[in-house]
Amino acid sequence: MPFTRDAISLSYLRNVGPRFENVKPDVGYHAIARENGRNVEVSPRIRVVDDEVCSFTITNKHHGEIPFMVQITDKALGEAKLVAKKELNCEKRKAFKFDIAAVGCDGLSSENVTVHLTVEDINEFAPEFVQETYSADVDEDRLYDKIVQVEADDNDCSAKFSDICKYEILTNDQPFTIDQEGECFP
Ligand SMILES: [Ca+2]
Ligand SMILES: [Ca+2]
Repeated sequence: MPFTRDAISLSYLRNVGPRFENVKPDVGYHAIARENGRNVEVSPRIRVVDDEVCSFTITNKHHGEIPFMVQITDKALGEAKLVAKKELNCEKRKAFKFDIAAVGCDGLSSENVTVHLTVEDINEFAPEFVQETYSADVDEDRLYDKIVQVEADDNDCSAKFSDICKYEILTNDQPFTIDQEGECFP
């Protein structure tokens, strides 16, 4: 069947360009980078098939700098990794969204695939009281529901490392208690 043979040889001759393997275009890549570091874990792994890859492009549809690049780790296998160009700071920016494309050595480009990247928090900050001092006057011989409300906050970027769990009174032998919301009462 000459028609079939022609169709096969045509597809071999016509280079289709590079393509990202195992990634759904509507889902894209999911990436996690730890703050204060440069390593990025990408899922699924970045692999380019159908063409020899020579470089990658990163495009950003939104405002702001994208401090990442894609590095080829194994050219023969088409494998690459995403790395941060500088240390990330979750307190400054928690998430990035950008597109990557593979550029074949013949100059053809793949389709763009979106990377959704989250910066993972590290617990660097201790809680701090919002005010340096809190004061209240109380009358003697009277019970109070609440004497003073204290409040602390924490500069870490995630709830896990910035939520205030509880408050404690450090001084022994005094008639006050403090609850988990920071309300102080006798
Ligand atoms: Ca913290
Ligand atoms: Ca942090």
